[in-house]
Amino acid sequence: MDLTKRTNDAINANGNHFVNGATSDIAITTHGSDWYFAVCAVMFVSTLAFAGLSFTKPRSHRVFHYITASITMVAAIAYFTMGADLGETGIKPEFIRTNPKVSGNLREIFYVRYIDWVITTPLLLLDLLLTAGLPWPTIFYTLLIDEIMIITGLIGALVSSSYKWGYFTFGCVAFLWVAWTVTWTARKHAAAIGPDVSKVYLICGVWTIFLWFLYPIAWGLSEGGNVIAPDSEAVFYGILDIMAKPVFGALLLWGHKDIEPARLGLNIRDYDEAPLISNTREKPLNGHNGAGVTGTDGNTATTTGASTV
Ligand code: RET
Repeated sequence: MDLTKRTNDAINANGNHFVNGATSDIAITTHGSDWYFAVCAVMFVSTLAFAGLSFTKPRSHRVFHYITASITMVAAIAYFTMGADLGETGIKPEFIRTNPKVSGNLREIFYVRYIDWVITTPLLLLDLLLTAGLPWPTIFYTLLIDEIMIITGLIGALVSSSYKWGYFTFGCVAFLWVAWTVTWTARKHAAAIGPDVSKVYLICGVWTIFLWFLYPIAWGLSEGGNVIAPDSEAVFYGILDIMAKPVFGALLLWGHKDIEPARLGLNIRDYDEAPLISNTREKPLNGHNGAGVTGTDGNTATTTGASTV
C-alpha cells in the first residue's frame, strides 16, 4: 500500500453488493462516501464536546448533556457505516428514470439511517420535551408516535410498489401528531415554567419542527420518488442531520446553562445529597395529619427543601 497517497477505498471494499443476484446500480460514489465520513467526523467531535461539557456540571445536572452526546454518538456510528457503503440494500425503484444519475434497476437504500433515527429521534424529542416540563405520560406516547413515524418511513423505503406511499402517509400523520405536541402542548408547559425556559424551548422547538419538515421532502426525492442521486441524498440528509443534531444540541445545552433541572420537575440526586422527598412515619396530630401527603398506611411524604447536602 502506498502510504503517501491514501484514498477512500470503501466503495471498492464494500460496494457492489449482490441482492437477489443483482447489484445496486443507483448507488453512492466515492464522493458520497467521502461526505458521509466527513459528517461522521462532525458527529464524533460533537460527541466529545458535549460529553466534555458535562464535566463542568455536577452529576445531578448532566441529563441534557448525556442525552445530547448519545444522539451524536449513535449518528457518528451510522455515518461511519454509510461512509463504508454498508448498512444498505438494493430496492427496485417504483419509478424507473431516464436521467443517467438515477437510471437503473436497483437503488441503494441505507436502512442504517433508520436504525440511527429510531434511536436518536426519540432522544431529540426527550431533550426538547423534558425542557418543556411535559408530564411523562405525554412524553412517553409522543416518543412512541415518533417511532411509528420512523418505522413506517423505513418500511416505505424498502417497498418497491406504490404501496410505499401508504407507509409514507402513515409516517406523515404520525409526524403531524408529534409536531402538534411540540408546537402546542409542550409550548404551553414551557411558558408556564418561566420566561427563560420558554425562550430556550421556543428556539429549539421551532428549529426542530422546521428541520423535521424537510425530512419527508428528502425522502420523497430519494427513497420514495428516485428523483435525486444517492450522492445528493447523502448531502441533503447530511446537512439536515448536522442541523438537527450537533447544532440543535449546542443551542439546547447553551440554553440550559442557567436552568436548574429541578425547575423542570427533574429531581435528580447524587448519592451524597439528601433526598428531596422522605417517606417518614409521623405521628398524627390530634387525629389529624401533619403537613404533607398521607397515604392510607399513615406514611407521610414530607418535602425537605431542595437538594441540600
Ligand atoms: C420519514 C418518511 C415518512 C414520513 C416522515 C418522515 C420523517 C422523518 C423525520 C426524521 C428526522 C430525523 C432526524 C434525524 C437527526 O439526525 C421517516 C422520512 C414524516 C422527521 C431529526
